[in-house]
Amino acid sequence: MRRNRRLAAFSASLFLFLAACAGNAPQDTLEPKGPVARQIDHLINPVFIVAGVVFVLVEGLVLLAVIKFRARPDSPEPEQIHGNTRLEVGWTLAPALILLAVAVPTIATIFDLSKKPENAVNVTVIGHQFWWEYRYEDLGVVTANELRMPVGRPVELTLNSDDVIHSYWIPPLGGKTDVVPGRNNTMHLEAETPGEYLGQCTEFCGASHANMRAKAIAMAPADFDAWVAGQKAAAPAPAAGTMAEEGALLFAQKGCGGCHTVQGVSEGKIGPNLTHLATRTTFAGSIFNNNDQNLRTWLRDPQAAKPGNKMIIPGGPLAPDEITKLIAYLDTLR
Ligand code: HEC
Ligand SMILES: [Cu+2]
Repeated sequence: MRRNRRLAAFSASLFLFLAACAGNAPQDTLEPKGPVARQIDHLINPVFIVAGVVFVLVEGLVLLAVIKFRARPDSPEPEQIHGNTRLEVGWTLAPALILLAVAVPTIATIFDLSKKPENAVNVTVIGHQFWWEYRYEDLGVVTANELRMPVGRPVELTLNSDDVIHSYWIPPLGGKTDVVPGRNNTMHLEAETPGEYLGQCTEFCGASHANMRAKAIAMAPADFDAWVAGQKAAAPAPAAGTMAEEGALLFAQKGCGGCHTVQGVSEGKIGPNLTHLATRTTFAGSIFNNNDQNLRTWLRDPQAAKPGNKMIIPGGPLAPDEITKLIAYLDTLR
């Protein structure tokens, strides 16, 4: 009975463990979707094989020794020995040679990946508790949470943090790099096909670390250029006499602009730039799809929606009709 239960528990955990390997995992690092990730993958595979062979060999010998030389009733005391120069030299040299062999492609790959690619799109990435800011300084574009990139062209990210240490990782496109305050780290990403590539912050950074996701959207080059042109312009002011206009007024009255930049309206530095919020597919660290219902959830109680985030509405909770007006305004920010 007891044994059956243990067997059931074991099978259940094994099932859960294997379920993590199920197909269609968007953050699978073993499914590269671009040249940088593929180069890393080409390094992982041979190193994994070497490590696998060593693992099976060592564990096999350990098991063999445990079984073959186990204590039996009235077995004699084993022969007592000390030292074996040939063995000791052997088990020191063999791992050293294996490590040396692994080091050659590893170091070559590291240097190769750190070379600045030609015609890269430069993006400064700033980690904030708990969202990402993207600054395309050369292009005059600032956005949040979604890294837009042209297909078939490398992107050079210069990563820096506004507060604590974060770590940036979009597994299908490239390796992971720490995002450290007071330090610029660089990394390169490239996507081969248009699409959305998911990732997340991978360094514990506070209460909503798990809610700090990352997303790259790769677009055809012409679509990317059109996106850049749209982001550079200020959003049109809401038409007179509309609910959106009342929302714009509330945006000023409620102090939203103290934390948020809306080009031509306010200059805040605590929260994401909202100038073109309505062109983004997600918000708040990409944990919410960008629609009116989720914006309502957000504005009703940002702390309940995302514990510990830095959005505190100065005058206390907003009334439902204020939220409706603010959303009408936010929807015009295209
Ligand atoms: C004290 C600063 C502060 C104030 C005031 C503030 N916000 Fe925010 N807001 C933030 C921060 C910080 C975030 C990002 C939270 C996160 O994702 O961790 C945010 C996120 C948002 C987002 C999601 C943006 C995105 O792209 O992720 C919207 C929309 C938003 N705020 C609207 C408003 C509105 C409307 C007001 C006024 C009623 C307001 N905020 C007031 C700091 C503030
Ligand atoms: Cu984090």
